[in-house]
Amino acid sequence: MPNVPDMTDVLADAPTNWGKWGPEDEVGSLNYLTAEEVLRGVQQVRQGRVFTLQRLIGDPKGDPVWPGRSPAERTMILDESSWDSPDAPQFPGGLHYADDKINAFLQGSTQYDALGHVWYGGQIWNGYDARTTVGGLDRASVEPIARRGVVGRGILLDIARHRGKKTLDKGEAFTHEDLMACAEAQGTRIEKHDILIIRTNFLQLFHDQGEKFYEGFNEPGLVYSPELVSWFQDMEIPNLVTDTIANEVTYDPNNGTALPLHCALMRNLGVALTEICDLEALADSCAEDRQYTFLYAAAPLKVHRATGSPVNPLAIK
Ligand code: UVW
Repeated sequence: MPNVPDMTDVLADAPTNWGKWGPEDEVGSLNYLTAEEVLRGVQQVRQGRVFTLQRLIGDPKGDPVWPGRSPAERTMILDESSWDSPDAPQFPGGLHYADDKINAFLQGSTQYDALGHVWYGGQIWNGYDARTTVGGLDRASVEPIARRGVVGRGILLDIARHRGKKTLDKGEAFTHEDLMACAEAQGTRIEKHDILIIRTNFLQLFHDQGEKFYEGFNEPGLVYSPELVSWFQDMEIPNLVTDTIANEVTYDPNNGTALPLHCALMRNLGVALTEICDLEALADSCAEDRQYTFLYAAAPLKVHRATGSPVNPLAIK
């Protein structure tokens, strides 16, 4: 692409955690979430209130997806009308039941990305060859993340409220310094190993604008800088969770590359990415009771060799 530098050059001096957890590692910075971190998360539980952060799959108002992906399709296979036919299956005692199936992009709803989901320069997380993705991820698929689960102290960073906006705008950027300022304004502080949960409410525009939402598609979010990457590295952030489709400004306003933080944070540092969350009820509650930290617990589905999988994360206050 004219005038857009290669990711290999943009991230030539960027830090990596490759090898830090051994040559076979497939969960990266989730290794920071030790038993002590689980207990630090549990200490945030004061009210017994539970928030589920997944967006509805098959929402009658539509499912927002990355351009080129299509929303999940649910098909009814069996229902009461199936027994109108003389060929209907018969079960002793007159049992009837309903069955359905979905045809869905594994990245097409609230989801964990596998660490091998995105790469550049022929290598994925931990230096594995990108050819290990052919036909399914032999390395760094979502399976190891699903097997270990993700539990720790979560902190909501409500950037939209902090900026006094209903939703952030197309391409609106913020930095790690904005995250710290937001935390301070909320009366809290981002601590080492916190799971960052960032609210933009951008996907409200998907419902408000219809097809226009995809015109000049460029989501708001964190913007790449070497300082931001160093901050994630120093803070040993295990997991970045947002309510946008791809967790960062889609096209870097400084160099034009697409999704450089997927590369710098996920591929290089092993930070897990969780996307397309619904943070509205949690954010309203935090604004009301001023408790912005909570126990965060999530486990994506165990799908063999998958690039990601759906999840319904919990925030427990
Ligand atoms: C891409 O990687 C293109 O998108 P996401 O991480 O949102 O699935």
